[in-house]
Amino acid sequence: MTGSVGRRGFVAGMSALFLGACNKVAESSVGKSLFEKAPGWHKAVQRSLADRMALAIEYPRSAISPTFKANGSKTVDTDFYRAQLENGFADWRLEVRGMVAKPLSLSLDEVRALPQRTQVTRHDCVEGWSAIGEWTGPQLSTLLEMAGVQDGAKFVVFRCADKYVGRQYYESVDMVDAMHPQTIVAHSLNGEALPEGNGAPLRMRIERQLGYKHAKYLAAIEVVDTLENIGEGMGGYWEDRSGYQWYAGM
Ligand SMILES: Nc1nc2c(c(=O)[nH]1)N[C@H]1C(S)=C(S)[C@@H](COP(=O)(O)O)O[C@H]1N2
Ligand SMILES: [Mo]
Repeated sequence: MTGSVGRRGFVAGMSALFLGACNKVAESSVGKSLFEKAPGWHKAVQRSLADRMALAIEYPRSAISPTFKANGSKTVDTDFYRAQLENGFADWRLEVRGMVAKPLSLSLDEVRALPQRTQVTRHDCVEGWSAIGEWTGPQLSTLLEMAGVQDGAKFVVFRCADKYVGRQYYESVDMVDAMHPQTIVAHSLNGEALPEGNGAPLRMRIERQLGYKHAKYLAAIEVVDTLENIGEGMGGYWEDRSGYQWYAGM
């Protein structure tokens, strides 16, 4: 009996350690080797974290959908945005701020000059449609490493330029998804600059989660330790408005 209580305490302790490790993983991106060193008897927690880091399916280019539907906001209704559409987003800046050692303010050229990832993935919207597209952009982990995430950071918030039905769109993920290799800041769809309807000039791709997590019209990336003071505190536009799940994993 005492044995089973003891073990429960031990497992709980290891879970806490793994949750701690989870943030550390995110910050240092040494996830893989950490999991390889994890004790074999702790397979359950190991598997759930390994699951979170698994890749979404990538498709051949031949699978790309002929059209990629635009959903939700299809533009940004501001003079600044209209002017940027005209001048190739010359004055657009992507900010990386919050709990970082060195805040960034990057032009599109600077974003395009970073190491890039291209991936052909399927987008699934809760409204019941899907589309396959090829996305290109730097990994979010690259930007976070450049900015230097500070100790205690837990979430990454995506600030969007648009309002949808009168409310500012935003989204957020935890550090596991932030550091996931397929989490990219996309500037291109199917080899062309992002169309207006699909979030020009920059949008997130969070490939292990549903469509509403993929913030379009991205203006800033904010590193935080709590989501409480962001929007209405539920972690995203649809989470605040309609009670959608914050973790929309697939
Ligand atoms: N900024 C912003 N991002 C957004 C939305 C939006 O309205 N505004 N809609 C979301 C939803 S519900 C989906 S399905 C996808 C749609 O992306 P698409 O227009 O490229 O199909 O963007 C998501 N990201
Ligand atoms: Mo969606």
